[in-house]
Amino acid sequence: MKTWKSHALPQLPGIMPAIHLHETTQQRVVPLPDSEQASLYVCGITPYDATHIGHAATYVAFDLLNRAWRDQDRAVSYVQNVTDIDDPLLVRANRDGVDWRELAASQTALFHADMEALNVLAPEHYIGAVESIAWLVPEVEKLIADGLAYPLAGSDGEPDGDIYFSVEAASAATHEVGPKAPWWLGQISGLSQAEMLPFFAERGGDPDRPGKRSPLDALLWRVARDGEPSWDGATLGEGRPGWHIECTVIARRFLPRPFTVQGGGSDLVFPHHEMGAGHAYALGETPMAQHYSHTGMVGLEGEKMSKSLGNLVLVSALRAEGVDPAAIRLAILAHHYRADWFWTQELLDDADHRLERWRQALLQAPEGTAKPVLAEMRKALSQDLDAPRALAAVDTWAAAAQESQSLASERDAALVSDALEALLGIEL
Ligand code: 5CA
Ligand code: ZN
Repeated sequence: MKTWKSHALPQLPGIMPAIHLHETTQQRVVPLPDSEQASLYVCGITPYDATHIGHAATYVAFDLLNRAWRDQDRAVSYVQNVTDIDDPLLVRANRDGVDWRELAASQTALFHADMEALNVLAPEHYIGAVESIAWLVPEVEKLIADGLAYPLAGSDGEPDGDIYFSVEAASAATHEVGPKAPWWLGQISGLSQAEMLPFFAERGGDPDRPGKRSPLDALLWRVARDGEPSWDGATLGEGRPGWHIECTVIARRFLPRPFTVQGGGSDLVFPHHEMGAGHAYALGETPMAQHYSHTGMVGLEGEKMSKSLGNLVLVSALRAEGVDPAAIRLAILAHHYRADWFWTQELLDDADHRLERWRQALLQAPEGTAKPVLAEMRKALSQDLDAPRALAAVDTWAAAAQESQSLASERDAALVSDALEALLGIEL
């Protein structure tokens, strides 16, 4: 699928120090692997509504990592999916009397326009769930052949043949495989099974469906129902894919095994990334990613911002009101990516004022001040993508520049401006 456009980054003198990033499974900040090539998979949108500030914050967070790696002169392979077939998309399309394909296409196009406006670097591969079906079917067939997935007998008016991933079989299999690191249910999230159940029910799972071997078994393939779209599933029968296997198959196809970082919001730790890692293990790779990284949740007026609750601040709506996208990005960057925070108009006003102060300061940049502030920004970003600290360093520089009586240095202004663009994605 086509992705959005992003422009080439300015080259900066010097280099970002070793990047340290919080690792979900270890619950601490660890150094990232020092490989020439870095690879990133960030879970993309389900395009049934427009991009809200929470989504934007997640993509801006991983954009900082992408930029930090590029500042280290690493080649970065970046893949993102779009869940362009799933229950919420069909429910919304039915509610609004629109074709689900048109809904997905229009919201995906809007997302791309938002990402471009927010100066988020485009992934190398942008892959839809629908596109992945032909690669996914043989993988599900393999899981069945290996005894790690099973068809369910129909009940309560549901047809026979939906395919489920057996978490117990996959966890048990890990202990027979020898030198490979094992996967077990709970490896990514650290949750107990009792803690998993409510999340599973909330986030697309069906713990109470009769006949499942374990309530936490996850859907891999849903056979065709009347009124639902379906695709050729070879021996699985006509149907459509489950959610977690989509990301596993796309990541395995387009990225090294294992790839460096899997990212997403903290709402994806369980079950999505837990099951995705389990699927990858069951297909022969472990770990799927070397590092799991999650962003905090953005809310509005005391509640998590979510499409299902409808308490949304949309990036496209702000842009339509004439808000400068750089101010939206800066308002996001004022929070550490792992923090949960609430959107307010005041944050946007603060960001506008900050942009204005920085613009003024660039006109007065004193000689010799750019390199130290660049070093401060790099240090902050290398330590768990600490954007608020990087902004504070620029603030200190800007305050000193505005008070400075010396002649402005064009070279210093150009370097600060390049650093803001290359590292923070802020164009002044
Ligand atoms: N298509 C799946 C991932 S494969 C999905 O979760 N789609 S989504 O549209 O619901 O979310 C897109 C991304 O935004 C995910 O990484 C999700 O974790 C993140 N996200 C969703 N809501 C918020 C929020 N309120 N704050 C921060 N990030 C969020
Ligand atoms: Zn995903």
